[in-house]
Amino acid sequence: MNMQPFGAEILDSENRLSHFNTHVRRPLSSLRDHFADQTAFSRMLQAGDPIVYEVYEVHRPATAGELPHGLSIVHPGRVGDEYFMTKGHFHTVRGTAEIYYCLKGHGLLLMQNEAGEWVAEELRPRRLVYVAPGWAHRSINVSETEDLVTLFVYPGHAGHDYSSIERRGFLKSIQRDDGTFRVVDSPKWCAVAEK
Ligand code: S6P
Ligand code: ZN
Repeated sequence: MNMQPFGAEILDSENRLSHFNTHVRRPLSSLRDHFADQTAFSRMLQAGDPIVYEVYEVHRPATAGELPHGLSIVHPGRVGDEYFMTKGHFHTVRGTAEIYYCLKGHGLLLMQNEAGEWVAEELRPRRLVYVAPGWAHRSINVSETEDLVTLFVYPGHAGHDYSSIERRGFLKSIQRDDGTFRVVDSPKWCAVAEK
């Protein structure tokens, strides 16, 4: 691991970093239980398995002093009326925050905490969103045509807890309605974690 200072370019035309350790591509099939409309999901999967989002990440040691970072790219698309989105997660160490800075596109960062509160902050170029400690987060692309590109930075010891979201879902879902996006109650939300 490089322990020296370093710089990197954000390659605008390719939506990627000049240097990174991993490039993860998440196809629709990896988001099976996240979208509300199962019929639309199956139909879309049969027609192919589109990439919903990609992440370029610069790995850093899992210590409090380090700052892993990278680019997240959510492609435009919908499953039924629900916009393409990331899986979403809590940080395993709940007391760790994160910063998202929007470079391109139009989206929302949907956040919720374990007390059942939720917040949806808009992502537009030059807008940043501070994910406070204890808030799960998911990014959603509400553009019909453009990629949503964000730069993220989080503490090295944060860890990722996907299972809480897989069990209970998010309280809200972002749906297209009458040509615009709406935040609606999610049918996937389990008020009691029974699964
Ligand atoms: C990591 C940070 C992002 C997400 C990325 C994909 O803490 O929040 O790198 O990993 O946006 O989302 P997800 O929910 O699949 O990790
Ligand atoms: Zn995170």
